[in-house]
Amino acid sequence: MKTNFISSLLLFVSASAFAQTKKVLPPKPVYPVPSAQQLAWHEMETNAFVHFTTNTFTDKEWGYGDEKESVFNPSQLNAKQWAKTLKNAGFKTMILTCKHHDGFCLWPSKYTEHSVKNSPYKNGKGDVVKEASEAAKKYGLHFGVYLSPWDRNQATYGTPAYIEYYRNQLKELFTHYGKVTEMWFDGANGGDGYYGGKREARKINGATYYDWPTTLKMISKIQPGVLFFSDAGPGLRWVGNERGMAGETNWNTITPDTLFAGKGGIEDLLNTGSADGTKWIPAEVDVSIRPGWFYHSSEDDKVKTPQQLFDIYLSSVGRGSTLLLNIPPDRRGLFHENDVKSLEGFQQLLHKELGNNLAKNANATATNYRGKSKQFAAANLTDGNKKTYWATDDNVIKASVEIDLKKTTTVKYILLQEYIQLGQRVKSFTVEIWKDDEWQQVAAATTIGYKRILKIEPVITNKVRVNILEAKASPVLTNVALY
Ligand code: FUL
Repeated sequence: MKTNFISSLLLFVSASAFAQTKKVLPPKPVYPVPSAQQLAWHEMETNAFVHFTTNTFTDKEWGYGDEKESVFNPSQLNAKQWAKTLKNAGFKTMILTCKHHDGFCLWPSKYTEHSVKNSPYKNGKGDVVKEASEAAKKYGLHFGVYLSPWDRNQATYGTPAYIEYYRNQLKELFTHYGKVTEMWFDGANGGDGYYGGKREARKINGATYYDWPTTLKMISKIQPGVLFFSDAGPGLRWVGNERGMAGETNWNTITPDTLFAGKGGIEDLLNTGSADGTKWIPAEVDVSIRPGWFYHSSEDDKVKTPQQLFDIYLSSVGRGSTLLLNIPPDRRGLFHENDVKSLEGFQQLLHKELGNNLAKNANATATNYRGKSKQFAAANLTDGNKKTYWATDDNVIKASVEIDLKKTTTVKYILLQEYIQLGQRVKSFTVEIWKDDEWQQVAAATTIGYKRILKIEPVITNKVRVNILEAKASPVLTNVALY
């Protein structure tokens, strides 16, 4: 009798201990989710483009392909100046136009005469791709490659022989210049060109001509993990404009079946993506610091101001994308003083506006958190740790979090981040502040994604509330910051 009693007591004690420590499982991912490379790219936030070729010396935007190699003659080229400037301005990657539409190669490709090897630069012994990739490495930047598929110089453009030429050049770039993290495939094809002297218009079928799958497989064999940018991915998609504007609604997901580089009329779709997209292909926001992509002295006074760059930051990074800002070297081969100054000003403005998170370690509470487990509590939103997150129970979509600042202060920006490793979920949300003894709405928006920054009319408050209204599944957020 006694033993029976003791054993049932033991059973009861261990059962209740089990109940208490029962693990609350994390939410299941909402597919698709980003690859490791895509996640790293999201976290970069700002990358830089460097447009440089014969255009810099002929004052053009699109070279015809017939320019003499002798025009390419930078007098003081210094790729370390580019890399140092970019590093100081917070950029993480430098992507160089190794070959633009004119077909002129910044490296001594053995497959063409239209290259730096026949220019006066370093008496034909120069290699700008080498200098740029080494400078990037020296300053801790990733290196990316732009190789224009459209080549207005090549006689074979439009035939299968050109595809082989193009692939051979990719092999050179991916074999001799260290690690390449991003490959930029430009969809432009304006038709006419020099084409080895034919001077005619050539149109290709963008859906089939380049046979991208074979090319991408080839590159991935040489360097696995390269992120491929094109209008349609597969790694990153074009944002649909060159003004620095990601969609107000910006899904990282899209269904690429009928998309291809150079296909027109899909700009709106590329800009917003689609909630039910089958692939994770986030939009990259490419825009130039000047009106043109290449340097023109006539644009020296048209360099975007720090404020304009900051606004672009808000409409790109602040809408869940990564910014790819172009800074074109001048005829000396240096970033122009005006561009450098503007970048410095941008960096200072960024620091001034978004450098001091008022919600850091602030008390955060939620109307619901998963299994009432500390692991998923709202405190994770203000702990500054990108690995922890607030998550609700599976059936709870509408939920609110409240951030208590303990004292009244001026709030100008609300920054939110989803834990995108588990997919992009939120479809709409509002933000309220506590004022005059009531909650007052200050913002309403749709998607969040990797990062969303909302600029509001400055308000004085001590409490901020975020209400998730609609989502694909239970919301999972890693960060709420206030500035
Ligand atoms: C476009 C090109 O035609 C421009 O010259 C520039 O390179 C831009 C980034 O992409 O498609």
